[in-house]
Formats: sequence, structure tokens, C-alpha cells
Amino acid sequence: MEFKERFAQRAVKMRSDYQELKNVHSEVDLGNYNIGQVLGGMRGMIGLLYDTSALDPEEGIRFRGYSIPELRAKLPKVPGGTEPMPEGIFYLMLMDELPTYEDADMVTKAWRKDSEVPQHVFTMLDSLPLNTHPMAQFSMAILAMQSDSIFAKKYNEGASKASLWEYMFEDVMILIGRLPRIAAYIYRRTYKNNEHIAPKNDLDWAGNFAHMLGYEQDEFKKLMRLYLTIHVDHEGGNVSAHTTRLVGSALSDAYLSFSAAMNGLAGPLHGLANQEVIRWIFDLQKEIGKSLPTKEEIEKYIRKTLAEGRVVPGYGHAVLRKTDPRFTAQHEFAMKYMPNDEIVQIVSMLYEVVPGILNETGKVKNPWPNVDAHSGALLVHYGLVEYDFYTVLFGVSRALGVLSSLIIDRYLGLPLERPKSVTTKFLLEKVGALQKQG
Ligand code: CMX
Repeated sequence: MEFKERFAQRAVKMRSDYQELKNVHSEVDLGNYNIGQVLGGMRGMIGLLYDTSALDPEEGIRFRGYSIPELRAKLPKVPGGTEPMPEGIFYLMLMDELPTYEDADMVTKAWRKDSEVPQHVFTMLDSLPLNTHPMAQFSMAILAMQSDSIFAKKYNEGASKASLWEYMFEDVMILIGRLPRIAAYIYRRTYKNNEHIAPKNDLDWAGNFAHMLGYEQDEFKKLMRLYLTIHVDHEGGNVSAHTTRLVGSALSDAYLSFSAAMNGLAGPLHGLANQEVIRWIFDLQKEIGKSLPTKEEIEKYIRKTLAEGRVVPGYGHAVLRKTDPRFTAQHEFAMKYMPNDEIVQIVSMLYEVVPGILNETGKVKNPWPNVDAHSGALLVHYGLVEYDFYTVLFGVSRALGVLSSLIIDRYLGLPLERPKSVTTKFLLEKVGALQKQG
């Protein structure tokens, strides 16, 4: 560990320079933005063109101009259904036009067409230890299918830049069609004794996914349609969308780009927060020794989490400044189908207690719940309690947003992404020069 210790000593100066720049000089103007933005994860810098969705800090996400409540009302539903079909939002994002049921059904059929997963993907998954996190399994399975990439094959054969979008389109449709089968396979091998369920070809994409997971209740299928619709995207700068764009900009194919995106989604500050929320709630129940805590017990638990230097999962956002409408949509679902569920009641109590406590810290910019604060409660209600798997569900949905955008990227011929970076020395010199000037 000698090398590590040497680094730790040397790095003290790096950190003090960083903190001085961040805490004292963050307002220093570097042109169109300031030092605080360069050091602070590029918050608020406009640097991406992304048409399929746009995020308003107060109002929440809109897809091609439609809010979540509007989409729940206007997107097509399966016959007799009450929640939108994810096929519909995919159509909307790509076409900038609301689909009819026939349009959505066309997408269902297109995704079904090549949805058979190559055997080598299952063989690869079967070789992994069962304690491999489902998101790592998911990412590897996506990557394992790269051997099928039409885009990579055509590029190697010398396809013109203008034609590349067509092969991207084909790869994306095949990849999305296969994701439910892969995700369900991971679920069943990891938690259900390797007992797999064959797809049913008369079901819609989300309904078939619920079936392959092993959840046949009509209500669960409704939940899957809602879940897979609202998680599709959150404009272009979030980690999974931006990763897809960035990797794809090197003309990497859909498998390479989307697998990379899933590695980002698997981080606890991004998609993994959905598993963290339920893990944290289960730990709370265990700690107090009962299933329904009081508000006072919840408050104490939140304060303990913060005192331990941990984040309250499911709360806060880099852009949003109000309650996430995706949280609200899930809450409405819960109130309709499971108002007396104890985990749902805990989620509701957290909503009453957490924002005030986060505000007390004086540093959290958004104390309100995000999408991940509610999703697990709905899944637990139907018996899907294996929370390590939750982010895979998020990932299956996220494919629709980031991959529809990737098709558009290649159609527009967007260039290689290559932002400029600067060194600490450069910034310190800039500050020094400004101070000399007066
Ligand atoms: N609990 C405790 N502290 C929090 C917090 C939370 N829920 N949200 C923010 N903070 C803290 C930050 O850690 C930061 O602390 P330091 O200055 O000590 O580093 C400070 O408040 C300011 O952060 P911010 O500007 O409000 O938030 P960021 O844009 O930096 O981060 C996010 C946004 C989501 C990473 C953060 O709110 C968070 O960690 N939330 C909990 C994890 C979570 O729910 N993630 C899911 C987001 C949605 C998704 O992508 O799926």
C-alpha cells in the first residue's frame, strides 16, 4: 500500500486547490460560464441538442411537448387497458407525433419480429455467479449481443455516413425487442431457481415482459405499462442518456452505447436509487422491529442516515426543483390499487417528513422526491421484492428514450463529442490574473 499512501499525501494539495476554487472562486467567469459550473458537474451549461424530451425544473419532464399526465391520457392503450403502452411513447419520441393504437401495435410487432435472444447470451449469463448484480448481468448480456450488430457490420463494409442511421434503426429495434426476454431471464435465473417462462406472442411488449417475469395479474401488467412509459428518459444530460449519446458519437453501435449507459444507470446517484429506497425502507422496518413506523420513528431514521454522511435515496435532483411528476403518477396508481399497503404508507409519510429535514441542511437544492422514491413500493406490493433487480426494469424502459435519440443522432450525423477540459493550474492562473487586475 506504499504507493496508495504516497498518493494520499500528494493528493491533499490537489483537494485543497479544488476546494479553494469551488468555495471561493466559483463565480469567476470563464466566458459563457463560471468556475463553479466547470467543477460542479457542468450544471446548467447548455451543450447538447436533444429533441425527444425536455426537463423543466418546476414542472418536470415533457416528451415532445407532452407532460406525464397528458401522456397517460393521450397515448394508446391495449384494448380494455388503462395505462399507456410504452410502444406509444417510443413512437412519439421518434416521430414527434402522437400515435394511434394501430401505430403502437405496429411497433409491438416490429419489436417482436427479431426478439429471439441468441443462445450464447443465455450461456454467458449462466456462467456468471448468482451474486453478480443484475445490472452487471444486464450490461454484459447487451454487450454479448454486439456480435449481431448490423451497424458495426455495415460500417466495416464501408457504409456511407449518410446511410448509418438505417442500420442504427435496425439494431435499435432488435435490441429493444430482446430486452424484456433478457431482463426476465436474469430475474428468473437469479431469484426463481432458473425456471424460465417462454414469451407469449399475442401480448404487447410490457404485458409480455410481466408474463416472462412470472407476474400474470392484470394489475401488474398495467403497472409495467406505466412504469416502462414513465422511465424512458429525462432529457439529454442525465447520465444514461448522455452516456448513450457520448459513446454513440464515436460511431459505436447501439449495443456498445446502451451497455455503457446501463453501467451509468447502475450508479446509486442515478437509477440504482430505486433499489436503495426499498433497501433503506426494509432496513428501517428491521431496525424498529415493526412493519409500520410512526412519523417520529421515520424522522429519527432520516436524521441518522444524514448523520452517517449518507444520502436519503429517492430525494433530490440535479435539475428538478419540485416533486417529480413521475413520482406523482406512481402515487396515483398506488392510491387507486393499493391505498392501504404499508410500504406505500411509509412512502407517503416520507414525503411529508423528508423535504423539511433536507431543507434544514441548508445545502440540498431540491428536497422533493424523484421517480425512484415510489417505484419499489409498487413492485413490492405485487411480490417483486428482489430489489437488486429494480434498476434492470428502469434500464429496459430507459432504452426507449436513449435509443430513439441515438437513431436521430445518426440521422443528423451529429459529430464526435469532445468538450474541452482544463487543469487546476489553468484555473488558479485565471483567478490570479483577475486578482492582479484588481
Ligand atoms: N440526501 C442527502 N443529501 C443530499 C440529497 C439527499 N437526497 N440530495 C442532495 N444532497 C446533498 C448533496 O450530496 C450535496 O452535498 P455536498 O455538498 O456535501 O456534496 C448537496 O446536497 C447539494 O447537492 P444538490 O446540488 O442538491 O444535488 P446534486 O445535483 O449534486 O445531486 C442527486 C443530485 C440526485 C445526485 C442528489 O440529490 C442525491 O444524491 N439524491 C439521492 C440519490 C437519488 O435519489 N438519486 C436518483 C436521482 C434520479 C435518477 O437519476 O434516477
